[in-house]
Amino acid sequence: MVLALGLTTVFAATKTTTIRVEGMKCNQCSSSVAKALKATSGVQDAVISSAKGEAVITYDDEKVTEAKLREVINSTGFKVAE
Ligand SMILES: [Cu+2]
Repeated sequence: MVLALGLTTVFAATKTTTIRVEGMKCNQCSSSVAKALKATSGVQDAVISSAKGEAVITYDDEKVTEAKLREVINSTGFKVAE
């Protein structure tokens, strides 16, 4: 979170954030999280690693918030690590 804010640029609405996700065990887990995120308005890309337990999400912060991204991940049945 702190790191993601540090990477914010002043000229672009596009942001990239890394969110830790608990409970993903295999590629099907990560692809279901990726699918849910990519179906969310404002999300441009989502790269999920079940091995690392991480979601790296590129999004337009005028269309979607990081809080909303966390909600979407939680709605897939996996849990965002706080
Ligand atoms: Cu799985």
